[in-house]
Amino acid sequence: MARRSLLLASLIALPLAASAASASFNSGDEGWTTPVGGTQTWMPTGGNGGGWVQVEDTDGNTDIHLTAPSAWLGDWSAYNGGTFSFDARNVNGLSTDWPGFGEVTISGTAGSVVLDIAAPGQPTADGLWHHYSVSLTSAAGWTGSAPLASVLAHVTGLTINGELHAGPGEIVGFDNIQVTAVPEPASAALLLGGLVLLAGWRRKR
Ligand SMILES: [Ca+2]
Ligand SMILES: [Ca+2]
Repeated sequence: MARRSLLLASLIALPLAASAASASFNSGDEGWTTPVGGTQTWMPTGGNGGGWVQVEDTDGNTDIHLTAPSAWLGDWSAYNGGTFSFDARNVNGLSTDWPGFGEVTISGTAGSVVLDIAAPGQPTADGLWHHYSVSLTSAAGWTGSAPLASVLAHVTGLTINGELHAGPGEIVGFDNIQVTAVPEPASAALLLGGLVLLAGWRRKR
C-alpha cells in the first residue's frame, strides 16, 4: 500500500514540476486587457477552441498591446528554457503591412526583453487561426536591457503586440496563450522511479 502511495506521489509530481500557465478565454477574458491601441471584446465562441479575445484597432496610432493580468506575473524562473506561445487570427483580412505584430515583451525588475516571434506578413489574411511559439532561451534571440534569465526571475509585465496593419481598422483575435516549463530532470527521475516501483509491485502480485 505504501508503495502504491509512493507511486501515485511520483506520478503526480511530474505535472506539478512541469508547471504551465495558459489562457483559453473559454469563460471570459481571464483578466487580459488592451489598455492602449484598440477596443477589446471577449467572444464566447469561434476561437481556436471555445472563447477568444478580439481587439479592433480603433485609433490607428498606438500599437495593440494585449497585456497579461497580474496573476501571470512573478517568478518565471521555472519557465526559463521553456516555451511561450499563442494563437492569433486576422479576423477581417486587412493587409499585414505593419511589422509590430508578434512582438512579445517581457518586463521584469531586472529590465525588459523583446522578440518578434511572428514572421513578416503574419497573421495571413485567411481568417484562420495561426500558432506562434518561441523558446524562452537567449538563443532564440531575445534582446533588451537585461539577460532573459534575469528578467524571468521576477516578471512585472507581459504584452503581445497585435498590430498587423498600418492605420486603423484591423481586428485581431487571440487565443490559447501559454507558457510552459521544460520538465525538470528531477521530476523525470521521479516518474521513472514510479514506473520501476509499479513494475516491481505487479511482479510481486
Ligand atoms: Ca479558447
Ligand atoms: Ca493598425
